[in-house]
Amino acid sequence: MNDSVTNTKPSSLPEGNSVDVIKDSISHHLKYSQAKSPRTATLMDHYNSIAFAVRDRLVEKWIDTQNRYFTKDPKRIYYLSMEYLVGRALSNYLVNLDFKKEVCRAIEKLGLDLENIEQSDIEAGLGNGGLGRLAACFMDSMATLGIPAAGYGMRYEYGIFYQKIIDGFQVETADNWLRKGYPWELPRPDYLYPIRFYGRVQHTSDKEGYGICHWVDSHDDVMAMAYDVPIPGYHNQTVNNLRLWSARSTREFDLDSFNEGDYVQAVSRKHESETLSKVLYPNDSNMQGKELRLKQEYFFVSASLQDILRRYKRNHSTFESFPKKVAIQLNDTHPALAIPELMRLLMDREHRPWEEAWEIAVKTFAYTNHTVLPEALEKWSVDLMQRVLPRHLEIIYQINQNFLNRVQVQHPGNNAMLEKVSIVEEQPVKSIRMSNLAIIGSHTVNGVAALHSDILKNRVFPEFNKLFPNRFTNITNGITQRLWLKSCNPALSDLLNDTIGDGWVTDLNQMQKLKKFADDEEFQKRWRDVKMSNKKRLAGYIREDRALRMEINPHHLFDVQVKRIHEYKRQLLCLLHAIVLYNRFKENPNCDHVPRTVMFAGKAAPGYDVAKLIIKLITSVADKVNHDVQTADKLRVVFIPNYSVNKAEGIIPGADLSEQISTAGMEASGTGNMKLALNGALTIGTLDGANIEIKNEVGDDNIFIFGLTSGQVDEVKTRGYNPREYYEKNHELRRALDMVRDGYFSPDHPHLFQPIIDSLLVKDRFMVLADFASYIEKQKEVEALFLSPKEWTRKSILNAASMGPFSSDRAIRQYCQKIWDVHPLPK
Ligand code: 26W
Repeated sequence: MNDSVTNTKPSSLPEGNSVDVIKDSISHHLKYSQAKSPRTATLMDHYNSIAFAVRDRLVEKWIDTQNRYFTKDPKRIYYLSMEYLVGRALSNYLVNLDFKKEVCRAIEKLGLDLENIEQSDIEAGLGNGGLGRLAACFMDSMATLGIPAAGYGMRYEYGIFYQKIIDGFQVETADNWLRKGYPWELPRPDYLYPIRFYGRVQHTSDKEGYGICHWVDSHDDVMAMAYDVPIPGYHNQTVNNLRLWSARSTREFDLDSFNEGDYVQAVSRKHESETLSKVLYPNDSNMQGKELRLKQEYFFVSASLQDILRRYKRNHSTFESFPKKVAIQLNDTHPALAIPELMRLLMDREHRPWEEAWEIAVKTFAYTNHTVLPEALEKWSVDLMQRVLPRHLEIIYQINQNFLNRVQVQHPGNNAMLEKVSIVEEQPVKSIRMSNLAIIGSHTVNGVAALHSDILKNRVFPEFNKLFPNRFTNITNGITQRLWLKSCNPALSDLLNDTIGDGWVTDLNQMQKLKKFADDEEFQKRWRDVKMSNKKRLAGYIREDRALRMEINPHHLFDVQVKRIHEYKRQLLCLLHAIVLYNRFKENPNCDHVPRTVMFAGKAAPGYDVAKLIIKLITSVADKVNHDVQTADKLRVVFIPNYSVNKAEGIIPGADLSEQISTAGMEASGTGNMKLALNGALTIGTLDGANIEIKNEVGDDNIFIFGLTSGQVDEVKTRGYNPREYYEKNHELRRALDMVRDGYFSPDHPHLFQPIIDSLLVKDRFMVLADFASYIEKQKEVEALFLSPKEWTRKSILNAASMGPFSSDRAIRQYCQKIWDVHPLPK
């Protein structure tokens, strides 16, 4: 391009970050991007204009960052995740940009209501839960640390479903988040890759006799088109890229195929192929072998790898230095097909020999495991894989063969080991085990909390740990304090800035400095005032929520369990405690129990019947308890519908007590536990996931730990777990369960909750009743402490002060050092 053109800034496009310039920029976009006048503009028009004005201010740094990566050519990390739960866009961008105040002033000066604008903010719910939110926190930390990184993901047209509560039941409705357009993304029709499916493999050889493979007769091919979302670091010059893939029909690019006579059918088939990126699968703990999901996974992986190879080849003519320039992190096994896909691209397209391709693959990939629940581990039937991805199945078989040959040499005659480590499972259905593929094809495998990584090594994959003693490692999860403190809790942020300065925003260890104020009466009072203001804010949301319209008392103990609904997370344990409290209050109206509001929020997978029934039980108990005049001022139960990143930002700062009560050994890490503690909630929890590390940081005296350890859970299981025993022995437990069983909370359907009773009383894998007594006892300690505000506040301060190690900045630094060998490239 001609220099004089690039240097001439059209006077109509104002640049700079002063209030007036931003204001002009917003007006400019209202006119030229929205074609609206202030008179005709809707709220969404204003939102879009603000978005464009903010985006303009990112563009320069964005281009600059990408140019720097191109010219300096550092090693880059590519984060491959099928899910990103980034949360609300505008609010998110404003935290990290150092001109938030100016934007807010400009909005005011235009006579717009900031609150209304904030309410129009769009939340991209492109994930289910922990794994997707972790990916978003990691993107924030990588940009903030100046790491040459890019995320790859899927641009689902429908993100995680919108949860309505109708008659107490979860009802799913579609989350059409793109309906009004998403001004933060840039379509990149020039980054377009063909993705093939089905067909068969033809083997031939070239002139020199080298074998060549052709994937022929593929059909239902689609194109992957890129959409880019900028990811700015906090107050720095880095803007990384999140590239999301969307399916486009090949027909659009192949005009000939429209000449086949039936034009209408041709167009409608075009439509069909675009269903590939339509919807996010709403499961996060149950693998279903759906063909469309397999195709999504391959679509995602193939587009990302073609893109990564294209970029690498701009700077390099051989593949020798590929692993020195490229690290790829697999966020669970969902993108594990990247391993055979890289092999295929290197061999079939780039004509590299198997050995070279394999060495490159293993040096490039690393795999993070996020769950040990057997039903969540991905397996694909060989039949399906053979049909959809014939060439990949062939490559996987070859990987497996080579690997098993080596194992046989190392451990001759050990058939039990062979059976465990084989990528191919023979029974009951011949299948491909994606975790085995990911472990064999990666140089490093990590768990997400110390206990989880131990369980991976010793219980889930002991044979692999023996074969690859240095492959397994731990990197405990983390959260970004920019969102989970600075942005969601402005009152606490201000108090911190006043007391210890604002260094904690980029160095969470500085929270330590709070420790010396833990007993300071003046500071304690301010801390309590902050918590009270957040509880009032939360009470306000619950009052205003159209589905709730409920008045809650901010002086209650706010007892909070927010996360996906799953039996292993044991929402039932928390609910049984609420029923026990209810009975105690009823029996003894004058007892001096601490008044509480127990709050739940979370989505259940649409096909997970027991989880959905748990929601109905929570809402039924809420209905009964909240309408009982005898107890209404002492106990409230609330189910907050449609839990999302945005809801979490409203709830977490207002929590007093954080419920982290999964069966020990089952929650890989948890990250809500960190968010709540960072906002001054005390934890009641089991020795599971990152709770253990949280306990080690805050000290035994500042956390409420109860229940069996994961070792004890295993012992009880081997001995034989008999839930009836606990039921017979414990009077309060029996009473609570009998009420549920006999229809006390569902008088119109007395047997409605029988499946829940059965799940608890007949061989419950999650051993809810085994931990009941110890949980109820711990809750008594919670109450006693809550009656001493000074003691409670002290512990609350010490909790927040000890969260330094749980920043995602720490996690990302460890990934860089231990796994990626990638270094910051700041400007
Ligand atoms: C294939 C179906 C499916 C989809 C998603 C199975 C499993 C998943 C995810 C791995 C589930 C998930 O989100 N796991 C959570 O990951 C968090 C981040 O590491 C952890 O903090 C949670 O403990 C873990 O449950």
